[in-house]
Amino acid sequence: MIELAPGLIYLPDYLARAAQEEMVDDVRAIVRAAPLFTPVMPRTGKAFSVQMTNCGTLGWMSDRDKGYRYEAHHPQTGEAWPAIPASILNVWRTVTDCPASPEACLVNFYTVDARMGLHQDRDEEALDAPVVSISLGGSCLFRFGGAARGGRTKSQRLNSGDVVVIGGPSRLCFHGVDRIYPATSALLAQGGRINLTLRRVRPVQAPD
Ligand code: MD3
Ligand code: FE
Repeated sequence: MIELAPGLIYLPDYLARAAQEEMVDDVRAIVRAAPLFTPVMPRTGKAFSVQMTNCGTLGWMSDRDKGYRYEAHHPQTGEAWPAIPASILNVWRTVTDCPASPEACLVNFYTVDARMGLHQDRDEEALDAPVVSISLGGSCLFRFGGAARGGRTKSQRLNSGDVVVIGGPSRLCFHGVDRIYPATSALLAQGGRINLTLRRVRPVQAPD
């Protein structure tokens, strides 16, 4: 394990190949129940280059009128999000000391030309709980900085099976994905990258 910054813990090769394959099967079932959608930016309506879906009791989304938020239902089907599978929950339980389960698991799907601009994760009330990120498929160049926009940043390549735990002083760090490396996915035949981001939304003290 490598501490990239205070509270930003990098666990390279955390998941073995068989565990990654099991997780991809679980993600495919999630996408069948809750199809990928393309979020758009608040106000401008500009489309994200990343496609998304969610599992868990709450899912992150964004649209022009209501902006960034958590919702209990899929924006297109109106159905509740599917449950977070055990393969994914087990990672949270093993790598965090958080007594509560994550409520939200955002599934990001990157084609080779997708990116995610520098941003903070601050749509959660539970800023004391950690965030856990799992990378599957193609590799990416991940960038992170401090809690203030415009500070210096560092870059880190993330590969399939890597896990990042974000907590403590890093919880409000700016971060983003600068690029996906082409033809680096041995896991996904069609290429691309999957990122799973597990979050607590409501305060941990609140009843489930
Ligand atoms: C928060 N996703 O969905 S992993 C996101 O790879 C997001 O898809 C990226 O940022 C992705 O919001 C990054 C999650 C992550 C990683 C590092 C962080 C969140 C972080 C460092 C500080 C704060
Ligand atoms: Fe983020």
